[in-house]
Amino acid sequence: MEIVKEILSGNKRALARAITIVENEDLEGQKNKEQLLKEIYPYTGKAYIIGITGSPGAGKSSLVNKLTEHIRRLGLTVGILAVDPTSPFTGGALLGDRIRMQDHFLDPGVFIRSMGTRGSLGGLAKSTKDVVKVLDAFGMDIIIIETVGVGQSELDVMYAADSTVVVLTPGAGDVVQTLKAGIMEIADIFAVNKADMVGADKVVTQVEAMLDLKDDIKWRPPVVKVVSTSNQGLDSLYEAIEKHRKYLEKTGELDKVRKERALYEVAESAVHRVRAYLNHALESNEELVGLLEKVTQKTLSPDEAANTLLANIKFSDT
Ligand SMILES: Nc1nc2c(ncn2[C@@H]2O[C@H](COP(=O)(O)OP(=O)(O)OP(=O)(O)O)[C@@H](O)[C@H]2O)c(=O)[nH]1
Ligand SMILES: [Mg+2]
Repeated sequence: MEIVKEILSGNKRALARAITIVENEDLEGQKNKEQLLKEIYPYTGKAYIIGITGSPGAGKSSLVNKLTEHIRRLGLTVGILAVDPTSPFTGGALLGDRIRMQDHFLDPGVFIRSMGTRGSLGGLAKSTKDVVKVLDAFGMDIIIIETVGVGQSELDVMYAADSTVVVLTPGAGDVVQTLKAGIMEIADIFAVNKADMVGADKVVTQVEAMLDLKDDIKWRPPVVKVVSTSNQGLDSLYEAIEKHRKYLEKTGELDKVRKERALYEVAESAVHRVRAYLNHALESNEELVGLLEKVTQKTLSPDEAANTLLANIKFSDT
């Protein structure tokens, strides 16, 4: 594909177009998208992927903005992907991020993309990973994914990251409660943002106390205080990320995690196809509509219907 050549030669406009192609969930666009992903795949795997997650308003975008500034000073390029599944319009997410990250829009070494409510077919995590691949093939040294870590789909998004930073703030309610919601497991680093406000030290103490309770941890997540509005602590945060990266590389954990991720992605892709097929078939396939009718009339169980369905699935129909 011509567009692949353009991406590999560092054409940012081609990069933007390619991202639009891989974000597309319409069935008509699938072939194009698959071809593109196939051709860029051999060029991926060089970027280091950082996930930034935390409650709404925790200061994630402000932190990404300052972290990007820091990484740029080190001479590295940055791709930013802001995923906001709660935003009804991509434009809404974009507007907020444009304000927070405006310092970087003119920088040729930075590319920013926002994704709103994509993934109505459960494909949010998949689109995110695909966009990450495009940014990776383009040659971005570091890719940052920002997302609100509330639901399963956002946690899934975080599986794409090599190092995940969980952003906490003082005065945002019970830290222990926040950390219970599956967030603790995905944190490689804790950033206590808004450290200019009272209560930051208390948050640090609470997180450290929770970490003390976990025995048998190979990597103890560092807890770093930052002020994203004034740059304070951003160098320590990046140091902590680098330290985690070195740990992953030295122990062979990075290879292991990336292998697991590949397996997960294959399975996820298969599931995604089945779901897309079903959504399509539910509207157009008479046989399936007939099966559903029987299930509704209780003459066929849902399991039986599913068996028939799987036995007759023809993806070429889609
Ligand atoms: N005092 C203080 N305010 C901060 C700090 N970091 C961010 N803020 C403010 O917190 C508000 C939310 O910041 P964002 O960066 O948009 O937060 P976010 O987590 O990206 O928000 P969503 O994407 O909407 O979930 C803004 O008004 C920021 O100016 C900080 O370190 N200290
Ligand atoms: Mg944000």
